[in-house]
Amino acid sequence: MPIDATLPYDPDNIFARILRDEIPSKRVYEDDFAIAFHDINPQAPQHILVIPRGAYVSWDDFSARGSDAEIAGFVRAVGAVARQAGMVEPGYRLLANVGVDGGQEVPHLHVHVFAGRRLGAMLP
Ligand code: D5M
Repeated sequence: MPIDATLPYDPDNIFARILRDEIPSKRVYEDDFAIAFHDINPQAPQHILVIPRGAYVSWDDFSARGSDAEIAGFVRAVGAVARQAGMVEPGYRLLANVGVDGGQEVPHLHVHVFAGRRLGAMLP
């Protein structure tokens, strides 16, 4: 079920629990601002999720309330994840779903990183 991106942050959402290591994930990256792990339901040969350590519901929430340091740190982390995974030369795709019409399911900001095959057109 897609979530309403204007709701308050739920500290028990599944990605918050992954951040606290309360449930397992296949982590591939971590730094002061973000962690990254494999998506449980991959839509491409490589499908990684990058999430900020801070409590932000969505891209909207983060872009409005995140500090400049958190935003810069998160953007750098997304780039580092793709470089570390060897995605830059073949290429990759970033996606962030926001709210009900965006199809967002988990109420903690996450950027999808897809790679590993020639990706199709992404028109709605
Ligand atoms: O995408 C939410 C994404 O989160 C979706 O691709 C599945 C993934 N997911 C859900 N639970 C887990 C766990 N436990 N580990 C890894 N990946 C998970 P959205 O943009 O919100 O639609």
